[in-house]
Amino acid sequence: MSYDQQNIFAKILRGELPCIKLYEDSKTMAFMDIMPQTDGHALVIPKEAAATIFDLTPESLAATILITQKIAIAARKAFSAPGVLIAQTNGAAAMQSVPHLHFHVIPRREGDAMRMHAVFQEDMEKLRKLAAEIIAALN
Ligand code: DGP
Repeated sequence: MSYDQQNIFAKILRGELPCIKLYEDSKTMAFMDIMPQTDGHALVIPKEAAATIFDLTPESLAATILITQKIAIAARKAFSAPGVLIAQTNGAAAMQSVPHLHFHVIPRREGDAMRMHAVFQEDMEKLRKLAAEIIAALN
C-alpha cells in the first residue's frame, strides 16, 4: 500500500502535530489515543513509514510489538486493569482510519462500556493525567 506522508501519525512523528507522548526510541513512539475507547487507551507506532502490517519490515515490526508489550504491562499496572486488549487494523475494510501502522493498547475490565472506535474525543487534561500514570508505571 502506498504511504501518505500527510497522515496524522506521520505529522506527529515529524513534530508537526502535538501528541501526549508516553515513550520514544529510535524505532518507535507511543502516545495517548485522543479518541479513547476506554480510559488509558494508548497507541504504539513504528517510525518507519508503513501504512499496514503488510508494508512494515520485520525489524520494525519486532521493535513495535516489543514496545506494545511494554506499554501494555505499564497500563495494566497503572490502572490495575484485569485485561488489556491489543488491536491493530489494516485497511478501511478493517476499520483503519489512520494509514500509518499502529497497535491499540486498551485497558479493559469486566463489564466495562468500551466506547465506539474513533468517535469520542477525550478532554486533553484527563488524557495528560492518565498518561502520567502510564509513564510512572513504565519507570
Ligand atoms: P484506526 O481507526 O485503527 O486507524 O485507529 C486510529 C486511532 O487514532 C483512533 O483510535 C483515533 C486515533 N486518532 C485519530 N486522530 C488522532 C490524533 O490526531 N491524535 C491521536 N493521538 N490519536 C488520534
